[in-house]
Amino acid sequence: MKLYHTSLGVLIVHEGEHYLVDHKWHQFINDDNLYAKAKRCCHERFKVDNGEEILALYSLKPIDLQEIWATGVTYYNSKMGRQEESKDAGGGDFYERVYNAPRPELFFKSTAARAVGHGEPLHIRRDSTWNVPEPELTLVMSSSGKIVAYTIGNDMSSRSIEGENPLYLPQAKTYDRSAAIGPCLYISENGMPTESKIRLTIERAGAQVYHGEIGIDQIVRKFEDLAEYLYRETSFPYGSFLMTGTGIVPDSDFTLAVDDVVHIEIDHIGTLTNTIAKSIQKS
Ligand code: DO4
Ligand code: MG
Repeated sequence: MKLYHTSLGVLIVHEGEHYLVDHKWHQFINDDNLYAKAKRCCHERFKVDNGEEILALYSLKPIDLQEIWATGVTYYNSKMGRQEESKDAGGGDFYERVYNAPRPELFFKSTAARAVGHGEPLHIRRDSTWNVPEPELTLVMSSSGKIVAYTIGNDMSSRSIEGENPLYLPQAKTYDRSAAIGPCLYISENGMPTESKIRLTIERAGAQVYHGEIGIDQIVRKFEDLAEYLYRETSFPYGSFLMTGTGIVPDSDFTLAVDDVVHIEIDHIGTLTNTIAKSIQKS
């Protein structure tokens, strides 16, 4: 079942039918029994026959008041890529250690307001020379810390800034339009199927310049452990979104360019597409 945030309400897509519920997004999704509630809304009374039109005209990013956090070095490829990019700065050892440690890396990524949705431009920083998208399965949690849904996240990263010094991580990761979330939330009775794959495709001037794929079963952490660490000493009254780390790292000679189109596809959820733009000079 998929949930879409629209300016007309919550649109539920289930077994080919569309249901529209007049409810505030953050109130609707902040529910430990989200699947059961959404299922109850799949009722004749809420059925609409113009669901595709509503999605085309009234779609919003599937986040409003929640914070976006991220975890990292959760896939072997991320550990290797980061050790390589930071070797001159002597930071490589820390990535090895966090990959093997019980405590995961967790960092604040974005407010909802700074993030973009499907189809909106993402930025690369003007002071960064090496930039990549990070395609990440993203957990949606209620205020109690329960994982209630899954979506797609793009944790845009400056590899030149993080590689210069790992202490620059917040600047490499957090700036206007550095996060994309969407296009919808996937909810199911049994969580995310473990055989699901994440695919990243980057197009430049109409041609594919990168393609990579990873299974979510390659992650070295349990989703519930990540959620538990995040909520240990921090409260989230509206719930939260947690990007679970990238397992797809383009070769070191690849950097994003303005006008590149980034597609991130995750089985069962859909595809999140964004075009890359350079951040705008502030006056
Ligand atoms: O350690 C820095 C960030 C890691 C990250 O964002 C990732 O592995 O996806
Ligand atoms: Mg990441």
